[in-house]
Amino acid sequence: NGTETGKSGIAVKVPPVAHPLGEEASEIASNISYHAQYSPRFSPFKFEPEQAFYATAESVRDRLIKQWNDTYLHYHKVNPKQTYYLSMEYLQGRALTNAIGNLDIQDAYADALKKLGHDLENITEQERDAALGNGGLGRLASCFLDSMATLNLPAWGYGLRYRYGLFKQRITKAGQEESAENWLEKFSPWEVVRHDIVFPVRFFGQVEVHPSGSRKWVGGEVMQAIAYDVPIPGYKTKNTNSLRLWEAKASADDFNLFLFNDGQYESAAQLHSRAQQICAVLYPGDATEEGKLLRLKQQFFLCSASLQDIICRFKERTSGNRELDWLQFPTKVAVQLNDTHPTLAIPELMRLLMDDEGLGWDEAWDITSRTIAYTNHTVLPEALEKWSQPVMWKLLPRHMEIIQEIDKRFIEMVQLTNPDLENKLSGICILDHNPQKPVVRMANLCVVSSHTVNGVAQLHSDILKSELFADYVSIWPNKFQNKTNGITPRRWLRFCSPELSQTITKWLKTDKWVTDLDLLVNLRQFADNEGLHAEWESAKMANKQSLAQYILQVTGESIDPNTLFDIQVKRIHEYKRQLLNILYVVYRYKKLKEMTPEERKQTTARTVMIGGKAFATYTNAKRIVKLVNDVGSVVNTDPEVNSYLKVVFVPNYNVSVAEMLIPGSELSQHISTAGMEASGTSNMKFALNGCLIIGTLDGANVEIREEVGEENFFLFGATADEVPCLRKERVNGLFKPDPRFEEAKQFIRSRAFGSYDYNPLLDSLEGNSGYGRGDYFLVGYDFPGYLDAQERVDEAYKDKKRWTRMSIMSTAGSGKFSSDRTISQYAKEIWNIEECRVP
Ligand code: T68
Repeated sequence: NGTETGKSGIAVKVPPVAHPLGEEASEIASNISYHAQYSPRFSPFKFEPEQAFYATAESVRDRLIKQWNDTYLHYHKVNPKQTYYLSMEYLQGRALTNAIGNLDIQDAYADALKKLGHDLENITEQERDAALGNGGLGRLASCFLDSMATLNLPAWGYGLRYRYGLFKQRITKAGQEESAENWLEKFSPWEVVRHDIVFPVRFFGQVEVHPSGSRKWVGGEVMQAIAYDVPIPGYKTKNTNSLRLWEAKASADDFNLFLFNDGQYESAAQLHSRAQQICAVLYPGDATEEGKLLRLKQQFFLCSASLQDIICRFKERTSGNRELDWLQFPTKVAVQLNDTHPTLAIPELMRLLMDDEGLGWDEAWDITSRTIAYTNHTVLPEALEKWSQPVMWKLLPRHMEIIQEIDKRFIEMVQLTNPDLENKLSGICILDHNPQKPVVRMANLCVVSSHTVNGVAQLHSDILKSELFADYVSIWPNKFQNKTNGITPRRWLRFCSPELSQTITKWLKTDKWVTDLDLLVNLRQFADNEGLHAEWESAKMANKQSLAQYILQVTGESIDPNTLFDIQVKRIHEYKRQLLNILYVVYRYKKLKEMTPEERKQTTARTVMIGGKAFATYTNAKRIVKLVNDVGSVVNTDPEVNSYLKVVFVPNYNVSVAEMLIPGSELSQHISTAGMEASGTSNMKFALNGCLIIGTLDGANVEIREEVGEENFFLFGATADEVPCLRKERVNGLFKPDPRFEEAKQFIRSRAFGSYDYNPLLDSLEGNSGYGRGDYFLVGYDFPGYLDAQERVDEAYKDKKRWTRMSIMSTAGSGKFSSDRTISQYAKEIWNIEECRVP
């Protein structure tokens, strides 16, 4: 099989000459062998799964590069309007399965690897996740890139090439432990460094005023931004877009040879080490002033490098030998801000147009505000970015002048056109001059400067209009839109669950659903068909078995695939209410203990899986992680109960873990306090995979329930408009907790799950006021409704036919949640861009 075993016992690969495989597979096999030998990254004569992964990835990359270059040239020639998605985060996960799948060459690659003594599935697991994001917002950006390429849209992503991605989570006796995620430890086979794409980015310095009145930002510290491009292939199309990630470096001139030769090594390379800090980590801790400054530097670095690049491309593509017409800029460029993190793109574009290109304020403002659009992802007050004015003056003096001017003109405009808003001005203007803590309100800067502002689910967009941005609506009634989030059906069904995909394709008699997800509604006609039921159940069972294998491997816990697989995976946050979930588990455990063995046999056996990372300094979130693990330790080793209930904490939740969990799920929990989860996107992934949702009327749950049908959704809980009133009732001591809620808390306080002191965590559910106290998230209020919904789950699961029908209906109703739909709407309703298909 092309392998010779040398005297040392090391397997030596020889390039295969002729293959009994199909022509394509044999070509692929020799290409893989070629890379193993002639793109050496490891010692020779080793071809273990790791080496095989890198060689395979490089061989896939060869194919991508051809169509990637063609795409670039085609866009250059046609010069369509192009979108640039600016995001501080991308959660790309693994790329190999996705690339092979999008190129539609799975079978040939699987054959080729088999010939080389390897198994494709095993090889793909060698890849490290690219985890350059925290959670939903970063994964959304990655799903969007996939859809933009699949829809042949001229659209690129811009981001930062963090050296260390989101931390790795390990669970110990003490709870969560974090360590650096060194995803580039070996190297990434997907990135291509563009040595010719380098832009200077300045920090600090001062503003110089010329006699003509023009202003220029000079001095300070100048770093170089260098481009690393990652190919983004579309599904079964030639179009391959780019994700351009910037890395910071100092220029060679910044190395002080004189100091170095004088033995002052650190001083000699000072700027080099400062440059390395910029892209060192995703989300540097912002508890300290240094941390805050570094985060701000990162944001500006992304914005400045990306806009210089965009302007450069605009000039290259548009000018030819004609004179540049800057007013054409918004007809060629759309910039989308993924939350407020890249807000500095606004003053930076103004600065580049005025100070570098010589445009006047009005022209620059017109161009900027017609180019930029902003997506809001949260209404949580603590997540709305506010930067200290003094820090900003120091780091970005010219930008602060520009922000001041934008604010001044905005205030004048309101006074002129909306005098009735005079008393609201202090809340809607950009600069908050509070003498204790003067800040720049980034969301306000975005709303004032963008042509369009959107929320990410209907309920969230309504809340933006009626609450957070209500006063702006009277100034600009047409500025606000909704773009309900979506997920890519390729990664989140087609590739992560091949069995279920095959079943769907067979029954729909087409695989067109992969790019036209609305076709899934046609499954409804078979919702009671026994043939489909059998295949559906067997696909789900296969996925549950793989999941059980995985859980055994990472936790040592063996779980029974015949139990109900109940999953909650997402960042750990009080508003997402993992605490509600685990309190219910505790209650269920207590009730099971009180039952007779006969009574226990009548219950629905469940395996509850909870996973997610807690921000390193978020104490209550870390306590919740510890509690889930402690409850698991007791329940899973209790022989009376553990065949009816198990609790597993899934460590290090990330994109590739999600690809394993979601296909094997039957029930998933999306139980945030109503009005607090902007959208949620894992709810869509679960529903698409035939998993039923237990959830509140929050974020996109509302729309999912509409689509799958209310009889296929386990609803409970207060609604968003009841929440403020319920909080007030608590503050006024009017709330009477349910005895079952008290019982669950008391059971934990009694140290039934170990000696760790959970009183501070449980105290947050008591008292009567304050954020993080007085049960701000209404766990107590929603507890009885949640119990009731859980009973409905148990009942439904006992009727297998009914459950399978609900599962099919769930998938059938998920068509709306394709990110292809979301991105088409952005393209038409915000960006005004069109398909530009590579011939
Ligand atoms: C999420 N936001 C929303 N933020 O919480 C979620 N924040 O409801 C929504 O579905 C998703 O965005 C996509 O729209 C986030 O994930 C962050 O990760 C974040 C990161 C840094 C600073 C603030």
